Amino acid sequence: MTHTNTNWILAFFGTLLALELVTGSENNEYMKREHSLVRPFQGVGVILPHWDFLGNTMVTSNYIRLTPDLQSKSGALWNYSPIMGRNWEVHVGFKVHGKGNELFGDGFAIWYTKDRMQTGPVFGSKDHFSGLAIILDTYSNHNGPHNHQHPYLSAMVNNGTWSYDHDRDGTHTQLAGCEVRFRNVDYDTFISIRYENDVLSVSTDLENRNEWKNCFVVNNVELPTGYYFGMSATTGDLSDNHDIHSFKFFDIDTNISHDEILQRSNIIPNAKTFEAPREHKDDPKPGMSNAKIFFILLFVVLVTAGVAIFAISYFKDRNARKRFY
Ligand SMILES: [Ca+2]
Repeated sequence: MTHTNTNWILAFFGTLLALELVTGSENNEYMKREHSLVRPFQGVGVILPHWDFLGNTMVTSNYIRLTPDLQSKSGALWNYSPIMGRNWEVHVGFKVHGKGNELFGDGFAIWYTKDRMQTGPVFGSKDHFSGLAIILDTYSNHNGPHNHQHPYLSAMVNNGTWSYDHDRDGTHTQLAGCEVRFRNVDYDTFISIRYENDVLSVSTDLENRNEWKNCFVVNNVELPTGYYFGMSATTGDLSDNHDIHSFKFFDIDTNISHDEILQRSNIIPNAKTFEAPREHKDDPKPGMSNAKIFFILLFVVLVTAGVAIFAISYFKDRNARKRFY
């Protein structure tokens, strides 16, 4: 490489860096590359810097597919490094799509938790987690008395003792939620999660309008520093492609001391208000299929016929014997 070339390259990267600093300082917000994912995802020789993935997750240059549109799949994607900021905002670009028009599932979750890379029953990740879950639930299990439609977007804060399940729609422990529509559209859909001074605000951009629409704002949410971001999804009997197109992390801390960041790492995740717990309802027992009913009836008919034949021949026999005497 000639000297001029090197200079050109240095100048180019210098300009890029300067541009990034300028855009960043304008909003006082910095996208942190070590916590972000931007296209194209496959570099030369390096697949997905800063992130791990597991299960059925598949990486292409344009999207990361947490699950394909097939039954009983599960996948996750986790950032390597803990978040050392008190206030932040993340923007996640995603696409949930599949062949099912009426029946599809189960949805995906965005995590800010103490443990990473742990598989489990909550949209592919562990239950009794510590931290925050933002859940985009596409399948309504709807066993208890909740009256929202699906897909449903909700938040849950857990200190490690609570269980998600809750009729499988999380309505026992949610902080707040809103109904959303994001399946099978031909543009990217986005969610924004902002956590600033213990206020959690979630908004969406699902109509290709390039503007945020408020879903909910919850006060008094305490989350420690030092947790990890992740995303996970599952399919069961019903399925969907759960694709991630981008994950952008913005540090929005202003004038926060190193000591304060360190102190924040010791707090236990906690939210002052969440919906009142109610009694758990199990999934309904699977109904009897027509085939099962047919075989039961057939069995009853055969047994009745057998008993009848036996009775007739028995009485015939007795009558025959009677005549004999
Ligand atoms: Ca559900």
